[in-house]
Amino acid sequence: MGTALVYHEDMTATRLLWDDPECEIERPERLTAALDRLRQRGLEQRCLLLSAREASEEELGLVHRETQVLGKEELQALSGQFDAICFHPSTFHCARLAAGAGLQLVDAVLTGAVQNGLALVRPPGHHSQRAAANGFCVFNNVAIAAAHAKQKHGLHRILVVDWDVHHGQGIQYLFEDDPSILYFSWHRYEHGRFWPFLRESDADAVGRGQGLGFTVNLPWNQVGMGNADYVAAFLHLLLPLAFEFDPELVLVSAGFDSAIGDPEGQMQATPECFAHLTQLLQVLAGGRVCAMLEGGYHLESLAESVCMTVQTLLGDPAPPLSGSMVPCQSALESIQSARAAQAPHWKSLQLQEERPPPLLPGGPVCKGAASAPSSLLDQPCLCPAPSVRTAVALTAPDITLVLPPDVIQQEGSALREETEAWARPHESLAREEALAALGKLLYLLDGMLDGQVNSGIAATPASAAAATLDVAIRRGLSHGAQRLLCVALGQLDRPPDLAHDGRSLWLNIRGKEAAALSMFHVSTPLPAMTGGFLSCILGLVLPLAYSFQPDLVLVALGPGHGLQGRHAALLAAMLRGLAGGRVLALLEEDSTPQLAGILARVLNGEAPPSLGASSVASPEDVRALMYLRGQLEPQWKMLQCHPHLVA
Ligand code: X5A
Ligand code: ZN
Repeated sequence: MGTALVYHEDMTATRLLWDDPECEIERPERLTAALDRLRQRGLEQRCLLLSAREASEEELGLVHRETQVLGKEELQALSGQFDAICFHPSTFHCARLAAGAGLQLVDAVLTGAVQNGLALVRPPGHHSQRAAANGFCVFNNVAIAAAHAKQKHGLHRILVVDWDVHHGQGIQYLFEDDPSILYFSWHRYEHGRFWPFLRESDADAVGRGQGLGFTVNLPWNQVGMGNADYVAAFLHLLLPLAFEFDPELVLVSAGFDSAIGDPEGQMQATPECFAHLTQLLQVLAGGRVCAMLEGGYHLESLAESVCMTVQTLLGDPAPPLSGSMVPCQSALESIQSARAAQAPHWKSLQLQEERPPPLLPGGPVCKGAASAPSSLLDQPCLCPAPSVRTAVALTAPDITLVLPPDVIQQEGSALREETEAWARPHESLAREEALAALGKLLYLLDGMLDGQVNSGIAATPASAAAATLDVAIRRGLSHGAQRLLCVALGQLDRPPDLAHDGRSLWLNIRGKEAAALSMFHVSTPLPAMTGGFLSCILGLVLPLAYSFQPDLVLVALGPGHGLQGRHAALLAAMLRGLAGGRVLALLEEDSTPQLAGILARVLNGEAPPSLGASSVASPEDVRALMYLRGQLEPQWKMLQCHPHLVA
């Protein structure tokens, strides 16, 4: 459905007219660097370009008291009345364009003209308050967009995700008693010693009155937070609340001063991390995501991170994350204190009854400030993008299957002798239909391993599902996959001769008991309720997967998998964050064309349908999850959401 890019060259006009070391980083080059890089990568060309318009007085009035136009002396005098603000004669024009860009983006998404988009704007907005400019921000672009989405489009639930490294106190103040806007912000805090030095940026500020629990602050008390810390914050804090909230729209205060190399943030998350954050948000609100630029002052890191965000909005799979996926102790302390502060207000947090942390050797202490190693930023994407994003290899090409034009129905099959050789050990693969299906699967898998196809769907007769999966695993491991994650739903046993050598991780969601036979062989019952399914994905499947860092994912819906289509779609959409989106889904032959269709679209980058208001997890679901987390946390560190008690 498309991605909008909203921009206007005039927004490069506002600049610093006198010496001010604090304001000088917010430069016009921020926009031109980001835009140039989008062009260079061919990403701008793939977007629907919208030329930003000015917001009207009335629209600004949704959030702000009135504004004025002044000369240079007055501008400097006026600037002095605010914290970290330097006005320019063009500032008001630029700020009206920035706010207008956000409104256009929201209108484009909510009228269905596009699925999502990014507004590339300056000045930024999230520090701006009803009657005060602050922290380079004049009008609160995201807050105006949220108020507009409520007033003009009648929305009732809007999620605002502020991944800028500063606390967007302006947004917090404007909506702290409003339960229709869930505001999440992580920010460099250092126990209150970092700008804007506010007590109310801490985790215990959770909103007021009707809005209790609808402000979520995650203060970082050390610099150096990286990919693992950010992804852990999403999996263990933001996403459980976001699914429970069930937003109709996601607005992102997309500041990239939280990326590596930024002089303000001093954090270590690489640009690819923003692809993952974006992809994790796209499973909400039917994929209606509007991102608006806030901070980001390291031009190279900013430009790369903007590209990662836009690329993901366009539906490209996120590149794999670099570095070890182990959250640091300080991050875990912050996540834990935010979870504790929010628990009274959210069912999804209450059920996971907080237990004392196990005594284990701790994770790494925080890594300290980093300058951007150029190696991390220049790193070209090694693998050229596959020419086919998604291929469907069903046994008989299905004409009732509704597919997007760029998803191909694969005709090819592996060579007969080769297929037979792989099938030989399995009796269930002797039948002609099973062999034919296997041939198609092997052909598809080879295309994926060779890098021609990114993701795919194959089918097999139910009686041959386990054997086909066994062949797929062995073939994957012998033909180039270094680490293979297999998520098996239903009655599928782990191939008995699969080695526990760290090259494969087997996760069976099947309906028997919860058990971790080894760190590479995990099984858990299928949760009964949507809430349980969500906590299984966010609290077990994805943390295991992000810890393991596979380069190939197999997801098999075997006999008796019992999964609803929308649940299968969500699982596939979220697993797509692993292995650069190299995901092969294996279905039973008699699955409905609807199931095959929805999985193909999701693997191809479409948003899964939203789950709606979710039921809570059953006590048994919670017990199974808690048991497995306890067993596996020592090995798979992304499962942790508590710091460990170690000297
Ligand atoms: C939008 C943004 C930062 C202000 C820092 C003032 N503002 N020291 O990143
Ligand atoms: Zn910032």
